[in-house]
Amino acid sequence: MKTKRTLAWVCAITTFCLTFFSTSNVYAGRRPSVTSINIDLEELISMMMPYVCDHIEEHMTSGAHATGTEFFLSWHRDYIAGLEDYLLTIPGGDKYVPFPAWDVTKDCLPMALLAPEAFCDPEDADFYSDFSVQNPLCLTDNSQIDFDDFDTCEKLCTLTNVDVFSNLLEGQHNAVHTTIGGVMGPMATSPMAAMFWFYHAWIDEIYYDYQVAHMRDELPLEIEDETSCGELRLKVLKSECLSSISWSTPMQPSDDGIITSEDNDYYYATIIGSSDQMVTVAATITSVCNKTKTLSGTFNLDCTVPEIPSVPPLDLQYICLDAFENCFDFANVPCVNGYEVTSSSSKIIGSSDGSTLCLSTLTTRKFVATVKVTPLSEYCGSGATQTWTVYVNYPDYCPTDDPWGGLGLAENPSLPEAAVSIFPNPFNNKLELNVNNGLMDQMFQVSVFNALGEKVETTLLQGASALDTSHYSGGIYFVVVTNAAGQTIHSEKLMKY
Ligand SMILES: [Cu+2]
Repeated sequence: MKTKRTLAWVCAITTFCLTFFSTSNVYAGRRPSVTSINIDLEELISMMMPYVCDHIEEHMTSGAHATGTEFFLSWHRDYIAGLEDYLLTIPGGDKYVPFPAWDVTKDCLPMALLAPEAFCDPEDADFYSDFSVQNPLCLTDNSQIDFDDFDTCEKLCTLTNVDVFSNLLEGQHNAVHTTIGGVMGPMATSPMAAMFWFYHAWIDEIYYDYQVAHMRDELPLEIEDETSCGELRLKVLKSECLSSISWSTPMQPSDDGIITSEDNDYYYATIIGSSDQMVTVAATITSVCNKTKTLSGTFNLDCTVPEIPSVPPLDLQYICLDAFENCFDFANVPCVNGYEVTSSSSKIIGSSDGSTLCLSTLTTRKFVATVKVTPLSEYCGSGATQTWTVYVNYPDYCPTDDPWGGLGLAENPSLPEAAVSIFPNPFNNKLELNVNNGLMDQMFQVSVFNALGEKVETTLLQGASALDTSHYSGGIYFVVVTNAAGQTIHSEKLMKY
């Protein structure tokens, strides 16, 4: 990520940033490790060498190695940036920007960087053949190599003069060149080895850490906005040399909240706002050297809070299954991170994580719950709600092996399967009910529920009966037949047209 691009927004609205961030187009920051499995070194070497072998001479003529000042570090940063700019012009090269770093104190050099292809003159690889045999080139335990003065942010804090720091680092850096030898030794030839670039990318990381620790003006804090449907996210590139980031929220005119979080790479400020409002946020950043800076930005949350796609009533069959464990699977609800259950029934107390909603006291199989969805995902608008009416007690939707005992058949297995027949389906003005021959002498209760779970009719049934349904509005109905003991012997979903 190039600093200039990602800082465009903050530079557009903050007066200080022109001085803080200058107009540099140079990457500075943490880099992937050259040993990362995500890096195809053969590919990267083949991409970079044409550029590298064309830019040897300037390393010699710049005098960069003879300064004893910060110029040594800043010059090499630019030198690497040239290669990074080149990689960005090559198809697929962008995945190697930022250019990976070889931490010589932690990692042995990958073998690919000793192959002939990794040198401008393939014959130079011969010098390193011994290293190849010893596989690999490791400096991690080499007594000549000592970067201990720079291995913590606290130590970097003690080096208050940047030129002193640079000179010290340059001296230790020289020992690596000398120890490796071959073309890596002389200033005039060292860039001819691909390993040079990875090594110097790591030196640049130390320089970056120094800058962060001392909160120097060049500090390329990477702050991005990611406006997405009412949400705003700011990313500050996390650095070990930062001790804290605190977000202040002078947000106007909304009183919406701000949520801060942190993951492996970034700090986030997620602003839960509605559409069409201006918000201002500020982050105060403190380095381990106790230097602080404040960055701020004003954003127009002009994206429209999207409608949550309408979701049909939850899969009733699924609910029947999950109701046994008092849990509902909301996996078919898009982009939902949190649920809040509201219901008139005190029996329903819900909480959720992810896509599962669990009810803590579900003592009835029949209830209507309104599930309020509070989405916090980046794909959904904030504060939007969606309600579902949840039915549990419609056994027609339950599988026959419903662990609850299904229709009550488990309690009375002698009941014939087709105890009651109800027809026609779909129906219009009349619904006929017939009791199985063996049950002609029994009295049953028939209850009809609408799609909202509201009882619309109750009647008694013996033998055969017919319901006048002419006054029913069109839609789905559930007919539940219970016996004198209150056991459900039949239920069915029907459609009025
Ligand atoms: Cu060097």
